Amino acid sequence: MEPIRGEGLVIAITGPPGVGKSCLVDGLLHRLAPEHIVAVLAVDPTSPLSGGALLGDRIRFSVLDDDSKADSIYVRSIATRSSSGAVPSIIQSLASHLLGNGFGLVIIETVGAGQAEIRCAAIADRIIVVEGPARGDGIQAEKAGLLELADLLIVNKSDLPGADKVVNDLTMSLSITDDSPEIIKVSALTGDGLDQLPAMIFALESRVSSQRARNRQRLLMAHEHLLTANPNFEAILDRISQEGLSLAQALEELS
Ligand SMILES: Nc1nc2c(ncn2[C@@H]2O[C@H](COP(=O)(O)OP(=O)(O)O)[C@@H](O)[C@H]2O)c(=O)[nH]1
Ligand SMILES: [Mg+2]
Repeated sequence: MEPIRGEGLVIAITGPPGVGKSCLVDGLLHRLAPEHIVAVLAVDPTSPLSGGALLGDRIRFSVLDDDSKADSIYVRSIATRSSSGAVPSIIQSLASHLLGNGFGLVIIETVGAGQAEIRCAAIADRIIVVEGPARGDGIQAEKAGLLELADLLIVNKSDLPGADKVVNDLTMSLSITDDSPEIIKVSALTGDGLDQLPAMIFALESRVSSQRARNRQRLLMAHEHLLTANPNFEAILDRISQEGLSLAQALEELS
């Protein structure tokens, strides 16, 4: 299921909720359009209980109010449900389709929490992890296991006290090897540090260890797809429940 891809780059912007990913994407779009044709796929974890967006604050990208830029930007929000194993492959197909149709850059914005969201990020060629001064203490991205996926770390909200501490904490957590990602400090609110971002993104190298972490996610995703795409999947599931078919036997029949 490797779809045709055009020239172009897919990047994921991920990180804990509320760190300012959407505001950062907005700031980026202001600096990319109209020279670049950009698509944003915003993966929106929705609560099955409320039926609405979990984070509530679905952002209106201010860049879309600028007629000179809006025409070269496509934004689509994709809701994930708790059991949405299919979402990453839907996003992958969508991203390939966009790249094949003239988009030079596809940005996947995803909250770095939950397996489906991390797999959405793993689709990208490069992953940018966003952190910020947190209300609680500690590095949220580290807790979510996101650091190993990062090709670039952005500490947002540099206008707030505490941003420097986050930079220091991140520097400490990353093993000091040649392979650790660069850390930059920006403010999506004031625009501080944002002008350098477009060039950085297009020149961003993949790290050896982030590539491996991405490939691990992709392999797991492909394996799961192999099982669930089997036409006998549901029937075998029934046999596990009703006839006591063992998991090992089920796996054998599915593969
Ligand atoms: N002080 C400050 N607030 C920011 C900055 N960037 C975003 N915010 C605020 O942080 C909140 C969450 O931003 P949002 O982009 O929706 O975060 P997301 O959940 O990561 O997409 C909003 O209230 C923003 O106004 C920043 O650089 N500085
Ligand atoms: Mg957001």
